[in-house]
Amino acid sequence: MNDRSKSFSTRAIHHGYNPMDNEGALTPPLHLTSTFAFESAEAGGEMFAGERPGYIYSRISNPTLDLLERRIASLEGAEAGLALSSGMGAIAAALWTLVSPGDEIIVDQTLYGCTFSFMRHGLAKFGITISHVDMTDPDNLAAAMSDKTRVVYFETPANPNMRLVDIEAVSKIAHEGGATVIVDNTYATPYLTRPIELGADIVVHSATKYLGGHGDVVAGLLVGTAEQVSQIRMFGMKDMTGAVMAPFNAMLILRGLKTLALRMERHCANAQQVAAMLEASAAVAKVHYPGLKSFEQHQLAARQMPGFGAMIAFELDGGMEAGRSLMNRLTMIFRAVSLGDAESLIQHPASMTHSTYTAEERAEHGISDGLIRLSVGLEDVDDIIADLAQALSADPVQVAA
Ligand code: 7XF
Repeated sequence: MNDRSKSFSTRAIHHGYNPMDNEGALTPPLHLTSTFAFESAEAGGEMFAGERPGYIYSRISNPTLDLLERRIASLEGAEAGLALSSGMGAIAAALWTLVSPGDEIIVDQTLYGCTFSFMRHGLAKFGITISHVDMTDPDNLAAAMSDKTRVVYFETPANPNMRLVDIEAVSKIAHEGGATVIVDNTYATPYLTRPIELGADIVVHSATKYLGGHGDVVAGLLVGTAEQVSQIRMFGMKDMTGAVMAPFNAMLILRGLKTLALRMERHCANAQQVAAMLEASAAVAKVHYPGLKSFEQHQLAARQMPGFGAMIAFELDGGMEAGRSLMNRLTMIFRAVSLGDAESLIQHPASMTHSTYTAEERAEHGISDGLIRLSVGLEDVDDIIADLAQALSADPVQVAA
């Protein structure tokens, strides 16, 4: 079934696969093969020359990955998709394809720690300028664009502090300056935000998170136009990084996508209640959650995200010490990085996911040392709230506060 007019969940379950093409098998076959036999020497040569369609080698393409690529493209409203070994693989393959020495990438103030490091310590080593701009005000981008700006890159909501970027406004400004817009849509997922429909060019994902949804696979996805995706496949992925997804991992992501809408509904409902509970707690100084009326960019969130996601950042009155103490008192919520799993996960960005920034860089980029990040899972919300409540009311937090 390839009908884009079908609704989101129907496409997440059916798009691109007909069991009748595979002996009636309900579940698509796993093509566990590294290479593909050619019908003749001539046919193989023609495939390498791009004159004949077909599979050559699984670092380029594979039928199981193909299905996942078509499915994510459909869900994101894009022409084509690409499956990669990790979110970092997707980001690296896209940028290695798009930029050359002398080019500039303008990025938002806050990025996931390894994306920041890849830009600041990786791409910068090869003569690419990385400029940070506060994109919460799109006018800042307009002022910063130059004739060297090749890519405009941001996360919305941003990891870990939940800043939002107006995709439509920023994409318009970037395009006026001739730049390609890349959005990391890991936090929102295509169920809540579809950046391509708002004007972005390329979307990258850590599929490790909500798209997989079960904490059992590291994977990346990317969508864009057929031409962009083909260039990233044949250069950034095949030659520059080799960051191809394993076929078995594609099966796990295909399975996860089938329940994405259901899971996101429950994630969002749970997070809204948890955010309200945190905001009402005397020990909590500030809660950053787009669904709260007190959230600075709540209006933009309501316009851009039909659900507010399940990532919450918050700060306690007692700062980092109180935060660590809270984390250590939790009995059900796991202390772990990653996000988007069935299990609620809590972590401390300054010492964990964002420890690739120096203390000065974190201060400059809006990542406070006291910030705690919670990925609200799919457990019964009363149990999540009860665990947080007992940890927040415990003596050390109050003493620290
Ligand atoms: O290469 P990965 O699949 O781990 O994805 C990298 C990545 C890219 N974009 C965003 C917004 C991400 O959050 C990530 C991975 N973040 C995890 C986290 O923040 O917990 C990684 C654990 S250190």
